[in-house]
Formats: sequence, structure tokens, C-alpha cells
Amino acid sequence: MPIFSAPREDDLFLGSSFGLHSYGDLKQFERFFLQFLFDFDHNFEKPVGFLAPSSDTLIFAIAACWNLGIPFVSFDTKATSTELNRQFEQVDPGLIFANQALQSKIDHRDTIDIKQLDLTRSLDIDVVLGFEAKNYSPTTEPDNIFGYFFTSGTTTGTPKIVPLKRRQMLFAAKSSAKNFKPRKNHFWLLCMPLNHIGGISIILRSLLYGSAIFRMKSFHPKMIATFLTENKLFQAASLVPTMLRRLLERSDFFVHQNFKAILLGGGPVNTDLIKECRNKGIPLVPSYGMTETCAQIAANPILKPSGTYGPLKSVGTVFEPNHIQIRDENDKAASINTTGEIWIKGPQVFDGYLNLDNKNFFDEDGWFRTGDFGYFNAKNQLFIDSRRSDRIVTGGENVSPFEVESKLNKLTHVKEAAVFGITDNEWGQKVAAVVVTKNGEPINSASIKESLKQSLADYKVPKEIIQVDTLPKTRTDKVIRSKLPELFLDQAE
Ligand code: S0N
Ligand code: MG
Ligand code: MG
Repeated sequence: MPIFSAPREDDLFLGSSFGLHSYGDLKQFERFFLQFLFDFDHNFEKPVGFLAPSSDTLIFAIAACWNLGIPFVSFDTKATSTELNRQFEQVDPGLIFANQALQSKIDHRDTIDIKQLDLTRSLDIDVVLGFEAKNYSPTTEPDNIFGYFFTSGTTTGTPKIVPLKRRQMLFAAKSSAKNFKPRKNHFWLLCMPLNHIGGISIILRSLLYGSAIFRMKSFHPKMIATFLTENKLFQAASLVPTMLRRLLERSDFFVHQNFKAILLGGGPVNTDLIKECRNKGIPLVPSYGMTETCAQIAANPILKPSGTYGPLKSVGTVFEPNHIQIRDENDKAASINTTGEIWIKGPQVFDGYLNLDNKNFFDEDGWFRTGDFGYFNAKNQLFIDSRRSDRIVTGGENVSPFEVESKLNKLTHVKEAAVFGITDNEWGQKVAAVVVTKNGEPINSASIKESLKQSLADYKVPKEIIQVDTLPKTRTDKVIRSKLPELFLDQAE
């Protein structure tokens, strides 16, 4: 059943060149999808895999997985063949639906061209936008896995896998909806890739609340500026800080008076960007969250027209009944306005990484240790001071320095290497490496980068490679990563 018919052309810039697509009947798609899985003998004990850029088909397939209770795993299309094949080993998808251009990255596994699920083949399309809102009960298979997500690695550089359960996702979607109140017929802009929780949770919110998704194939600042400024149907957008910066660089970027919020997440944000939004009347909602918490777990409130802004640097208050505890170095609760490590517990927090000893990540009372540092003020507003030094956040992507180091160390002329993040205007942080070569042989940065690109997604490849004589180390011969920026920053470009 269509929920509402297509908006008029002058309401929305209809036309395929704008990346606006119509949605058909999800129920019909679900039957088609399920039949497909049976025909291909999918082993329902295993997740369904997707390796494809954002598309309507992928959105429908993920929505169908939720409705049918089938776990899925969506892989990073930017990952190299080496990375992907290792990830396939780790999660073992039963079937992989892949975009044709990406199939060559997959070794020894059956793949199906995702085009075969194409809506135009499976659906008799009536132009409809959005899903039918459905009140999902948290008691529907609450402990089943919704999906598996990859996050940056362990000390060995292998990515960690976060299994997220249906009840956790449901809780997270409901928490964020209390703030956003997504409504039918309103668009949520989806311009993030569909392998991270930030993009995928838009689909779930839409399924729950019937808000429509306006999907863009890739991040296109000019188009987004036009849409959000001129179109009254847009209500929300999820962005990472790099995307927001690119939008603010445009003099024509404003938002329509109906527009409610840009949900900003995926990494620290420069306060200049927040100030600029405030000056331009762009409602920005900085938040704090991660894959392990099914997206945001704290966020600023959506500002009412008469409201006053909260503190510039705060990521808002925690979504109840989740809890955040700030602990000092003795593991005791830190006092107000005192920085300590952030621990989290609550219904939208995951239960542990797949196939890892989770004792390192949870305490005996079930609190999850984030590795991030921050504090609360007297009004329970959360501030993030510093993110963990074993994770670089670049353009919203998490990079494990260990993973990059392990690849650098494999290069024949490299004696040892250390990888760290440098503050950067465009990316928030950019990946940098310091390298000690055998016999002090001079390095060729371009060729090192080229070699690394064979095995690492390009956003992980250091943008700066600095040759040094020695690395700062502890007495037990461990590199002191936190010292790297201060020691080598002036040698970076
Ligand atoms: C920022 C993006 C769009 C940049 O990609 P772009 O411009 O398309 O790059 P390319 O054209 O592919 O490449 C051009 C050059 O730029 C380099 N490059 C690309 N990306 C990066 C990067 N991230 N860092 C560093 N360099 C990058 C390429 O290497 C290439 O260089 P050369 O030519 O030298 O090879 C893109 O990166 C992007 O889409 N980022 C977002 C990813 C994302 O979704 N992150 C969110 C992850 N976090 C979460 O999901 C949890 C938080 C969360 O849930 C959330 C997050 C945001 C908003 C809301 C929420 C929520 O709580 O709901
Ligand atoms: Mg691009
Ligand atoms: Mg590239």
C-alpha cells in the first residue's frame, strides 16, 4: 500500500539526475528477497552479506532484513580485496550480494550481482516515498542479531566486529526519535555510506516512524545546499564533521525554516563549525555515539525557535535510561567538571565483540570502556575532551594505527614505524606515519603510499610520512604514541 503519493515536482526536484528515487512496496520486495535466499540455498544460520554502494536496492534489502529478522553484514566498498577477504573469514556471510564492479575483490565465495534484487524488476512501482510506520515491539526476537559491524582494530590491527541485537537497535532508534520526532512525509537526508551505523540507523528510524529517506549516491555539497535551503520537506540530515565543513564552505548553504536538525556525529567537531551554524541559523545537533552504542547515545536537544543554545562544546545529555560514568585513573567516579575516562552502560550498548575476550572491554558490572575521555558539567551535559589515541578518526572513518603500522613494518626497507593522527582542517584528523628505515636509507613517500594502497583502504593510507632516526619509547620498548604529535608535528607538511 502506498503511504502517500509523490510530492509535486516543484516541491521536490524530481529527476533521476538529482538522485531522488521512488520507493515501492517493501512487503513485495521482502517476498522477492526471501524467495531469492531460498533459491540460492542461503544458510540462515549465517548473515547475508552486502558489498555495494548506497542504492535504493540496498536500503530495501537492509529494511527487509530487519522486517524478516535476517542478520546482515554490509561491507565497506572502499576496502581492498585483502581487507574484505579477511572480513569474510571473520563473519562468514552465507551469501554476498555485490555490486558488479566490486565482485573482483572477492575471492573464493559465491556472489550474486545485487542488481538482481533491483526494485524495478521486483516491483511494480507506484511512486511512493518512505515506509509504512510500524510499531515494532521490543519483544520481537529481541536477542537476535540485527547486523554485524566492523570497527577499527585491536592491537594486532584486525578489525573488531560489533554484533548489534534487535532490542539494542530498537532502543537506539526510539531514543533518538524522542529528540527528533521523525514524521511521515518528511525526508531524512541519507548521504552517508551504508556500511556504518550512522547511515544504517536512518533506515531503521524510517521503518519505525514512517519518515522518508532521501538518498544521495555520494556526498554532493552543491546539491545538498540547494535541497536543504529550498525544500520544505527536508527535516533532518545525518552528517560527519567533514561533510558539514564542505557544506559551510558554500556561501549558498542555508536551511529551510521547516528544517529541524543536522545530526552531527562520527567524530570530534571543531567549535568554529558550530559557531558558524549558530550564526547562520542552521540547527545543529552535535552528538556522541559509536557503533558499540548503536549510533548516538548522547545528543543536544533540538532547539525550539525561542530556545537558547547550550554550551558550544557539549555533545548534550545522555539518552535515558542509558548511563555514562566518568572515572578517574583509580577507577573511581570523577567529580563534576573533572575529566576522566568514559564508561557506558544501558539498553542500547552492545554485549561484546565477536570472538574476542571481552574482559578487556567491560568491567564485571557490565560497563563498557570507551577509551574516550570527557566530563559532565553540573547540568549533566557531556563534554568530550579527547578520543582514544589508539584510534584515528579521519573524515568520520575510524582507523587503527596498529593496522597501518603492521603494513608499514612489512615493507622491506622499513625498520620500524609508528602511526598517529594529526589535527586537520578538512578531515578532523589525518593519518600520519613516522618511519625509521634500515641503515637510514631515504624514503620515497609516494611509493610507500602506493604499496600501502594495495592492502589498505585509501583513507587509511598516511597522508604524511615522516622519516626519523628513532621513535620515542617506554623502558619496555613500547612506542609512546601520545608523544608523536608534539615531537614530529613541525616536520609534517
Ligand atoms: C567524508 C567523505 C564523504 C569523503 O569522501 P569523498 O570526498 O567521497 O572521498 P573520495 O572522493 O572517495 O576520495 C577523495 C580523496 O579523499 C580521501 N578520503 C576519502 N575519505 C577520506 C576520509 N574519511 N579520511 C581521509 N581521507 C579520505 C581519499 O583517500 C582520496 O584521496 P586520494 O585521492 O589521495 O586517494 C567520506 O569519507 C565519508 O562518507 N565519511 C563518512 C563515513 C561514515 O559514515 N562515518 C560514520 C561512522 N560513525 C558511526 O556510524 C557512529 C556515529 C553515528 O552513528 C552517526 C554519525 C554521523 C551522524 C549521525 C550519527 C548517528 O548517531 O545517527
Ligand atoms: Mg568524491
Ligand atoms: Mg582513492
